[in-house]
Amino acid sequence: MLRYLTAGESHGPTLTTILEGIPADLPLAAEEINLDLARRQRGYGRGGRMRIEKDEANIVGGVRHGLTMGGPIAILIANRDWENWKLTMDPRPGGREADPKEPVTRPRPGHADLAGALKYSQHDIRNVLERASARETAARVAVGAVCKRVLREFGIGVFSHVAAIGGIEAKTGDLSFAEIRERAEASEVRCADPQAGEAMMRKIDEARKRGTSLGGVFEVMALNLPVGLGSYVHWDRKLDGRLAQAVMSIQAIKGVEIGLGFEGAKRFGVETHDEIFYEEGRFVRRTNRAGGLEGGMSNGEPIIVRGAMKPISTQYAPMASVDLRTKEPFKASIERSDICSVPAAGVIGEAVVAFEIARAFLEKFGGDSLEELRRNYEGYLKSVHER
Ligand code: EPS
Repeated sequence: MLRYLTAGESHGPTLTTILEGIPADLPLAAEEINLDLARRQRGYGRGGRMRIEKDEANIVGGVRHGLTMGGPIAILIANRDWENWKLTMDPRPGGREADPKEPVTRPRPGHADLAGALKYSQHDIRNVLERASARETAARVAVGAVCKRVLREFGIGVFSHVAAIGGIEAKTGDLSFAEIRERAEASEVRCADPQAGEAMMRKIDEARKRGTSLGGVFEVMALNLPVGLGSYVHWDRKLDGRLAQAVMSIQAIKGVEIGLGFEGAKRFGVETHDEIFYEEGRFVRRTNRAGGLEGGMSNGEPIIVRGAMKPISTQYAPMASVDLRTKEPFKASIERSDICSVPAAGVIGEAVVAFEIARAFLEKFGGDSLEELRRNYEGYLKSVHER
């Protein structure tokens, strides 16, 4: 079973990740993980923190001479900002007196601050916001990069692009997957429609001027999947449900769609389902409105998942809140924030989707080594093609 844990705070020394269940003999290099970490850090609309951080994976377990050994893979990502927060985030007892920062008592609307402080009975909201921060997503991107490496062995690719920012929508209907991927990678907002991308950047400029933030929609695509990942037999084995949970768990995500998603709810059934044909010895579809998922299983078509991100809660424009200690009203605002991180969220979306697909893949095909996994996979493909 593939699983992972992350630990660490936004301004603590490191983010720590353990990924367990990756088969032995997978080629793996930190440089490859670093490419995705860098992609997550880019994007028009990011704030000052990204000029401080330069995320790099330090593999400290599970890999020898560039190959996995079958044991848990441990990855550390250092927080460079830790240098500036050593006293505030000191794990040793007795550090409170030396902490130059006052406790945070003012919960910011839209963050985990208020519910977290009440739930964990904390008087300093820093104990909540440090872990709730989207900084944690760097660790998830590292996990996703390893999972993509597994999937790549089987020709499965996972990528993403920005479909909308602040209501400006990209037109990508006429583009091939390769064009979408290539153009998104070349765009500062990871948008495959250059005209829409320009308009998105101007809208981000406007939000910056107004001291507020912007959300949007990213789309993740997974190509070349076998039929039958996930299962219809039980709710928690349904791959669509697992993908939705994974994408929804990304900080600031408020909606997930698969295939036509909410659009399908407006149509007649005949305009919504994908007819089945048999051509050259294979079952094929001419449409992919289901987004590659039927009955909680992959159907062999590309998996298409969208995530809707709300505008980042941290913003310069003040919003009403109440001090936790004094109960006095105040206007919440901050010194440093991203304006828009939808481009980064797309990269994180890829990572969590890659993890769920890799997990379903390993469930179906098992294998303690890459060779065994390949044997099982090829045997299954053969039996499907012989039908
Ligand atoms: C975040 C607040 C900002 C972002 C951070 C997420 O950090 P800071 O409070 O240090 O300015 O930069 O994102 C990252 C550090 C990152 O790596 O994505 C938040 O409150 O969620």
